[in-house]
Amino acid sequence: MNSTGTHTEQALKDLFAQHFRIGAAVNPRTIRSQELLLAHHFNSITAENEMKFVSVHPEEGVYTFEDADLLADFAGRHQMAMRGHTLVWHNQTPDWLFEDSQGRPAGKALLLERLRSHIDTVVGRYKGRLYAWDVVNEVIADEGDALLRPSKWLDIAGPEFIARAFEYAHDADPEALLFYNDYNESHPAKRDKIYALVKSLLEQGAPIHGIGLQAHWNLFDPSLDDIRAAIEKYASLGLQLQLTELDVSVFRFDDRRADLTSPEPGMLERQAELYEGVFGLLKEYHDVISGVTFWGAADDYTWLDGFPVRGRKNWPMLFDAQHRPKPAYDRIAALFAE
Ligand code: HAH
Repeated sequence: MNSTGTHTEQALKDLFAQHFRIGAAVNPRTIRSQELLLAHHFNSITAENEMKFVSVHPEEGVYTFEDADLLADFAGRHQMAMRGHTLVWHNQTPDWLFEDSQGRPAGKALLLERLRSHIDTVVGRYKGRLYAWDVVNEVIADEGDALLRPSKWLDIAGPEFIARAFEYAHDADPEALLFYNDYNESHPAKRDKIYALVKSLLEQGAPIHGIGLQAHWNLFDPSLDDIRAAIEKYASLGLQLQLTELDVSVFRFDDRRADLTSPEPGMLERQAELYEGVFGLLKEYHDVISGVTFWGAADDYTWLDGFPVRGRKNWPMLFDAQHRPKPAYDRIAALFAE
C-alpha cells in the first residue's frame, strides 16, 4: 500500500489463482472501512454474523435480510464468490425455534419442519449467488467420549437433524457445495470424531461435499504436523476441504493477559513463520483444498479483540491496522511467487 491508500503489493488472489479461492469474513462496517483492501486481495467473502439464524430469522415468520443482502450485493459488485455461514448451530439461534406456541419445548416434527422451512427460504434466496454453505457448524463435542455436543437440536430431534439439514439445503439449491464446519479440527481426538461424523453422513447418503476447517489457530497450537494429519485424514473421505475462518492469534488459548497495546518483540516474526508453514501445506495439498477464508481481513477489526478475553487487542491477520502487509504477508507472497 502507498501513501494514497492504493495497494501496490501483489494481490493474494493472483498469487493463489492456480490453487484456491481466497476469502475474508466481512460485515456491514468492514465492507466500507476495508473496501480497498478487500477489493485488491480477495475473491471470496463470508458474512461474519449476518446470515446466522438469529440474524435472518429472529422471530417465527419474520425474516430480516437487509444486512445479508448488503453483503451479497458487495460480493456481486466486486465479482467475488460468497460462502454462506451458517444454517444449523447451537449459538446465535433464537429461542422461539425450540418452543411451541405455548412456550413448551417443541417436538421433533415441529423443529424439523421449521428447519426445512428456514433452509428453504434462506438458501433459496441466495441460490446462484452463494456457491457454498456451512450447513452444520460445530456439532462435535470438544472433550470426552461423546461424539455430539449437547444442544437443544440434539435434545429434541436426536442426531438426525444433521443429515436432514444437508438434505434440505441440497433440495433448496442442488448446485451449492455443502460443508460440515468445525474448530479444533486439527486436534487428533476431535479430528477423529469429525471424521467419524462425516463418514457416517456419507454412508447415509447425505449430500455433503466438503469439510470446513475453521482454523482458529495461534502461535503455539496446533502443530504443522497435526494440521497435515488432519488434512490427510479428512481428504481420505474423498471430499474437498476449505479453511473457512483462518486467523493466527498471538496468544496461547489460556493466556488471559490483557495489557499489551502492541505485539511483543518476536511475535510478528513467529506469526510469519507459522503462516509460511501453513501456506506451504496449503500449496502442497492444493488439489484437495478449494478455498481459504480468513475470519477478517486486517488487524483493525477481528473477533479476537473480544474472544476469549473481552477488549484485548489481538493481531491475527496478514495486514496491520493501517492495512499494510505484515511480515506474514511477505513470507506467503515469496512462497507463492516461486
Ligand atoms: C466460530 N466459532 C464461529 O464459527 C463463527 O461463526 C464466529 O463468528 C466465530 C468463531 C469458533 C469457536 C471457538 O474458536 C472456540 C469456542 C467456541 C467457538
